[in-house]
Amino acid sequence: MSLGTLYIREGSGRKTAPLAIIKALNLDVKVVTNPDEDPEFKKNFPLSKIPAFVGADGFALHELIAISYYLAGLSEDGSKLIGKTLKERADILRWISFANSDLWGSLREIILPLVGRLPYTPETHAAAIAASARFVDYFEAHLENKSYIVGDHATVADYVTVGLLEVAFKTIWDKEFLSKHKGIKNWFDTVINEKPLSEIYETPYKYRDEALKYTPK
Ligand SMILES: N[C@@H](CCC(=O)N[C@@H](CS)C(=O)NCC(=O)O)C(=O)O
Repeated sequence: MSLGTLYIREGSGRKTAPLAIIKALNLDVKVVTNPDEDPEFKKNFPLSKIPAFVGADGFALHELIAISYYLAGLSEDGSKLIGKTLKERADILRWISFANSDLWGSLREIILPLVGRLPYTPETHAAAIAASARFVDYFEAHLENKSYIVGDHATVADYVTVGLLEVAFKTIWDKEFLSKHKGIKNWFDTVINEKPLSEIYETPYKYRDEALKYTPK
């Protein structure tokens, strides 16, 4: 019997972790990729944000982190993805929260103006790059000599972070950036080329030669 319905939108970096958990744990969850046409989505989620999840019992949840932990908890094997000990669970949660707030929050200020979703000026663009460097450099330092964010295998921390950072890889992180951020590049290569992420993205991943440039409309 289906455990429930996951609502996502294809272009979103926040679709990745719930999808990866469903695949990794072989959960019987229906996935809806056009939520705006679904009356159940509109009824349960007035904010209209994804990801969103409704269980077979009617339990309705939004927020990427909450959904990820709930889905992982639906299987006994889920602890390998969200941590077995209290310290592991806290560490994984720390990196998920960092990626979903500081890291992505700073990167979106660079990316959204370039794709026409926020106003662009050269000054705000330069300031956004400088502000994000603090978080990107911190993440890069963490990944030095590591294949995974926490421990020796992929966890929800990797799934959430790959989903969000893939948006940077497909827009602003070009080969020059990658040559200066080898920890991030090696980690991303490792995780995205493994199942289940290799089933969600086209792999081997094609990196951009050059970052997207602002073109006035
Ligand atoms: N705090 C929420 C943010 C969710 C969110 O902003 N989702 C975006 C896609 S990544 C969305 O649905 N945006 C559509 C909108 O704001 O109307 C979470 O972490 O899940």
